Amino acid sequence: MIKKLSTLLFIAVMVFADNVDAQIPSLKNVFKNDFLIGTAMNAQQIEGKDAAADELIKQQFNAVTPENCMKAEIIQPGWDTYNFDLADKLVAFAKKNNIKINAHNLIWHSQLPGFMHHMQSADSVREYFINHITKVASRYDGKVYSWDVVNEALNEDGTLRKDIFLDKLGDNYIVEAFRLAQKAAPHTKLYYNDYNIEQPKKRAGAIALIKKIQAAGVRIDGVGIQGHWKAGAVPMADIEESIKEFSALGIDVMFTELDLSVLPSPWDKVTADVSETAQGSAKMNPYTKELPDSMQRVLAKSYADLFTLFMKYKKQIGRITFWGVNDGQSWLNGFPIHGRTNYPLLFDRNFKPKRAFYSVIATAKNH
Ligand code: 9MR
Repeated sequence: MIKKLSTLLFIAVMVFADNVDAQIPSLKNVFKNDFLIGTAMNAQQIEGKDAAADELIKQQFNAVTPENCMKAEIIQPGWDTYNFDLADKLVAFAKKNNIKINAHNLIWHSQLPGFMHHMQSADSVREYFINHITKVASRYDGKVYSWDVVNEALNEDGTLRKDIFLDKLGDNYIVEAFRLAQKAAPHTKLYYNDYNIEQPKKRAGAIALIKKIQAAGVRIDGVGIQGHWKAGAVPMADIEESIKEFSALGIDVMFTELDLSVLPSPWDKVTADVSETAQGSAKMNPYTKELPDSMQRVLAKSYADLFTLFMKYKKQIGRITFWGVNDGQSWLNGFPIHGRTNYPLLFDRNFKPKRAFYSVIATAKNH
C-alpha cells in the first residue's frame, strides 16, 4: 500500500515537475518587501481545470485579478439575476492560498449585460447602476482586497468617454459610483483603472477625475495604470511622471494589466479598446513557431527597465499585475488581430520562465 502510494506520489511529482519547475525563484518572494505581484486568472484556472497554471500561480503570485468572471455581463447576466459561481470559486482559491484579490470591475462601458444594450430610460440605468454596485460590492466586502470601481471611463484626450453611464447619468456618475462602493464595501480598497493614463492628456483627465472624487469627500484609494505596452517602446518617461503625479494625490499607484506585445501593430497607436480590431496578414504575425533570441532580448530589456523603475518607486507602488499566466493565455494572441502568436508575458506556453523572467528577478534586492 505504502509502496503504491509512493509510486503515485513519484508520478505526480514528475508530472508536476514537467510543467512547473520548483527550483525557479518566485516573483512574490523576491519582491515581498516591495509590492504585490499579481496575475489575471481565467475561468479554466479558477475552475481548477488548468493544474499547471494553478501551481505556477501559487508559486509566483500573491495577488490575482479575475480576467472576466466579475465583469457585469457574467456576474449579472439578467436583470437582477446574479451568477456568483466563478467569483465565489475565485474567493475560495485565493483564501486557501493566501492571495489577495483585486476585483475587476463594477462599472465599465464594455462587457455589459445584454439587457443594458438598448436601455433607453435614465431611471432604469440608474436602478441598474445602484443595484449592481451595491449588491456585488457588498457581497465581496472583506473577501476581496480591492475593487476596480470604474474602468476605462476616459478618452485619449482626457475627456469623459461618451458611454451609457455618462449619457444617462451625467458627468457626476463616477463620483457616485465610488460613493456607492464606499458604502457597500467599507473594508475594500477602491481604485480607478484605465489604459494609457500614463500619457499626458489622458493622465491629466484621470488626475482631474481623482481630484473631483476627493473633493466630494468620497474615498478613492488608488489608481491602476493598465500597462498594455510594446516591447522596445515602453513610454518610460511618461510612466515615471505618472507615478510621481498620481502618488502626489495621496493614493496608491498600481500597474494592473501588464503585458508587452512583441508583434507589429496595425496602427501607430497603443490601445486596449477591445472594440478596435484589424485584418491579419503574414507580415503581422512573424513569429508563429518561436520568438527569436533577438526579440527575447528586447522583451527582457523592456521588462528590466520597467522593474528598475518600479523598484525606484516601490514606496508609491502597491501592486504589479501581469495580464495572464503564460504567453498562450494572453488576450494579445487575439487582439487587435485574431489568431496571432504573441509572447508578452514572463512565462512561455509550457509555463517555463523566459529570459524576461530572469531580467525581472535580477532587479529585485534579494534575488
Ligand atoms: O483579457 C480580457 C479578455 O479575455 C476579454 O475578452 C476582454 C473583453 O473585453 O477583456 C480583456 O481584459 C481587458 C480588461 O478587462 C480591461 N482592460 C483591457 C483588457 C484587455 O482587453
